[in-house]
Order: sequence, then structure tokens, then C-alpha cells
Amino acid sequence: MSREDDILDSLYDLTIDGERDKVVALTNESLELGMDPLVVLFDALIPALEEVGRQFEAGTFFVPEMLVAAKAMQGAMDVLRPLLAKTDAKPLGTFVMGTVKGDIHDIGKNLCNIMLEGAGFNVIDLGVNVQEQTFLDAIREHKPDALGLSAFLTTTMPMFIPLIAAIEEAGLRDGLLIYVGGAPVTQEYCDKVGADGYSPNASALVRHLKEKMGIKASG
Ligand code: B12
Repeated sequence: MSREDDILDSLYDLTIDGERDKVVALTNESLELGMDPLVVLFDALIPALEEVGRQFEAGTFFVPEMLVAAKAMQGAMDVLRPLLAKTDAKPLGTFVMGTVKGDIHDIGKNLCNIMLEGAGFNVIDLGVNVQEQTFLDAIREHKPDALGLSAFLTTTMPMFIPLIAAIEEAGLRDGLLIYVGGAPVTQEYCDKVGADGYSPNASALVRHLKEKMGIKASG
């Protein structure tokens, strides 16, 4: 096996195992060897996170495993991101994401962002405790394909209702897929607030979004 193939195999395994430092070192080595960052991303890192997502949905991996794998992926993405921006790789679409006003939980949101980014989306993260006006300004500025609203408290998830109403009133709802999620959110609540989609986890969000946008699954 060539050193390149060996690196791809190791990156896949080490990302699943959440070995951030080793993943970062190997990603750097891959670039020193002149490997294509897209190959590293699509042949090792993304398949690894997809496997983590599968294992999570199957109940064989739990949040801690998903988090360390996501952090390992994030480490590699920090190395690759500037180079990827230089390639001709067209993003699959733009996703604006934020945790709603009054809520500072961001671990679930960040996991979604990494998985979306890893799948090839351009992600604009508005952070936590995001005010209504900030969401409206971001939609106008970035013209995203989809908007994600994250809430982890039963007291903050009702924020979805005035937010979606404000987006409609501002004439920004057409052609925008609105996703809602976070620990207390359900499909039933998504239907109630008139959002387009709900996902209980990051990998399901990526799959659902690709389906809605007519993008074929990789692998
Ligand atoms: C860690 C944590 C915190 C941390 C947050 C740190 C951080 N940087 O995020 C800290 C300590 C700050 C915190 C504070 C509070 N917390 Co807290 N917190 C949690 C805890 C233990 C874990 C949440 C978490 O990050 N889970 C890990 C991620 C990965 O979760 P996940 O849900 O699987 O994420 C997936 C999905 O939700 C989905 N998803 C997430 N966002 C989105 C968005 C979209 C668009 C989509 C489609 C999907 C999606 O994809 C994610 C990735 O797969 C939960 C318990 C729990 N079971 O959720 C309580 C919990 C959410 N917190 C709770 C409470 C009450 C609070 C506080 C009010 C406590 C207090 N009295 O101060 C404050 C509120 C602060 C605020 N204003 O926001 C309650 C909420 C109860 C309720 N029904 O409202 C919980 C449920 C604990 C409990 N059982 O009582 N908290």
C-alpha cells in the first residue's frame, strides 16, 4: 500500500476514534506529500463522520464519541479549510445557522455545522443567543438555501414562531428551507411552527437537506 493510501486509511480510523492531534498531524503530512485536499476530505474524513453518524443512529456510538470525532474532523478542517477555499469545489449550498435568543447551548449546533461543512455546504454560524434582526440581516446578506434554528430549552424553542413570522413578513421565506432542532424539539413541534424540516441529529440533518435539495448521497 502506498503512503498516500495508508494516510487515508489511518485518517478514516483516527477520525472515528476521535484522535484529534493525530488527525491534524496526518492531515498536515498529506499536504506535505502533495495530496489533494479534496481527496483527503471526501475519501477519508467525510466517510469517517458518516460512519460515526451511522453508528450514532444505530445506538452503538453516543454523544461523547460523536463529539470527539467531530473535534478531530474540525482539527483537520482547520488545516484544509483555507486550501479548500482555493479549489474549484463549489459548495453544495449555503446554510445559515444560529441558536435562538435566550439560549446559549451550542454543542449540538456546532456538531451540525461541522457535519454540514464536511458534507460540502458553506456554513454561516451566527453563534448563540441570536436576535431576530441578526437572522433577518444574515438571510438578506448570504441568501442561504437553508436556515437552521437551534434551541435546547422549552422556554426558548417558542422563539421559532415569531422568528418564522418575521422572516415571512420581511418577504424572505420563499425558496428558503427552514430547519428547527435541539434537544426538546420534535417533528410535531416543527409542523406546529411551520418549519420545513426537523432532525434529531446532525447526520440526519445532512441527509434530509440533501434529499430536499435533490443532492445525491455520497458513497
Ligand atoms: C451541556 C448543557 C448545558 C451547558 C451548555 C454548554 C454549551 N456550550 O452548549 C450549560 C452548562 C451552559 C447549560 C446551561 C443551561 N442549561 Co443546559 N444542558 C446541557 C446538556 C447537559 C447537554 C446539551 C448538549 O450539548 N448535548 C449534546 C448535543 C450533541 O446534543 P443533541 O441534542 O444530541 O444535539 C443534536 C440535536 O439536538 C440536533 N440539533 C441541535 N441543534 C440543531 C439545529 C437544527 C436546525 C437541527 C435540524 C438539528 C439540531 O443535532 C445535534 C447534533 O447531532 C442538556 C441535557 C440534554 N439532555 O440535552 C442540558 C439542558 C438542555 N439544559 C437545561 C437547562 C435547564 C439549562 C439552564 C437553564 C440551567 C440553569 N438553571 O442555568 C441553562 C440555560 C442557559 C441558557 N440560557 O441557554 C435543561 C433544559 C430543560 C428544558 N426542558 O428546557 C436540559 C435538558 C437539562 C435537564 N435535563 O434539565 N446547559
